[in-house]
Amino acid sequence: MTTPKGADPRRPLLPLAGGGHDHRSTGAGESCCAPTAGRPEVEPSAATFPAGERSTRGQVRIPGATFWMGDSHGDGYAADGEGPVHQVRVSPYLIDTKAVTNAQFATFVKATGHVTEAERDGVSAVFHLAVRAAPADVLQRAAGVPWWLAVRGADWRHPAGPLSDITDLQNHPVVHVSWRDAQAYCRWAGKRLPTEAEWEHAARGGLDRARYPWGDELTHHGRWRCNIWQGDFPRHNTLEDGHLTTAPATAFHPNGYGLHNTVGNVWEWCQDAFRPTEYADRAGAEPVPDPVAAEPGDTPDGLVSRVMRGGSYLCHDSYCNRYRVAARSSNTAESSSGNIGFRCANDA
Ligand SMILES: [Ca+2]
Ligand SMILES: [Ca+2]
Ligand SMILES: [Cu+2]
Repeated sequence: MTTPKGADPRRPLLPLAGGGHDHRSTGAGESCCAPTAGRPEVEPSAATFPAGERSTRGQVRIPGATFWMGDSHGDGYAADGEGPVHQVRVSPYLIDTKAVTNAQFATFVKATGHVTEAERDGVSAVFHLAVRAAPADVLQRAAGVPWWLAVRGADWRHPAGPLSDITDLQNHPVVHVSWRDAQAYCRWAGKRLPTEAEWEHAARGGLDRARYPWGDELTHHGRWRCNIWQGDFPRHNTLEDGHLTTAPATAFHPNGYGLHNTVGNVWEWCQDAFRPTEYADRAGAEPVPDPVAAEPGDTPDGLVSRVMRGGSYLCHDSYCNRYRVAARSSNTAESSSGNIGFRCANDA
């Protein structure tokens, strides 16, 4: 039996649950999105390294604009709070054209010695068809979402479990990173996470109220434009888009602002706290300037659910159509799984 470094085999595992909020109660289909780790309260990794100098490497400048934020097609799940569609004003900002890759994350870890929450916990969630682990390291199925397995030794270096590695995945998005791990990376990189409004505006690529970053049609002459699920979820993936799990961060054509894979591939952490009522509360006659939802006295304490955007390689219309540009989801700040990553932003 392999016991990965950092894993305490005696430590009782708290259950994984299906997502930061319960979609099932809405009858909106089971959440394929991402399981929530029932991690014990741990000391947030105090940043022991100095903040990096501001960097705009790999980022594109997005001009300030007013745009319609939210679902204007009636596609969303009510419980997610994708509506009402409302006008938002964003100041100019910068955003990465792609998700942070394994190669980039490795550079960060080498420079700082950062240990991710999944590594400290010794376990993270892997999609059942992807698992590369000895049977003894497959610990449990997530409650309500049995296609998620808690795998001992799954972490960013071993995205499918201890018998996997990232040798051939250098340009794939890093996964098994929590919101707090993403914060640590941003601090080192001289960047920050995008706000939810910045993320959506950038993902829209200059299109007004479209369903996807490229328009309203999911496929183009039968060709897939993003990495989601084809076939029967969660058992049989026909791989029409070429990828069961992650695709390279620059796979598929970029949107009008040069951003790759905003929808599909991996969920992307945003700065904001998640509130289903956020849009309803702030929508009004005037465009909302630079909104960001945060709890009062907010600290990275793991109790606040954080926004994730864009959906992942597991999204499929039959279960979870959150590969739309307006779709929202969330997870707790300490959660990690094989389909959650992030990209960085910056003030202009
Ligand atoms: Ca796929
Ligand atoms: Ca994405
Ligand atoms: Cu999904």
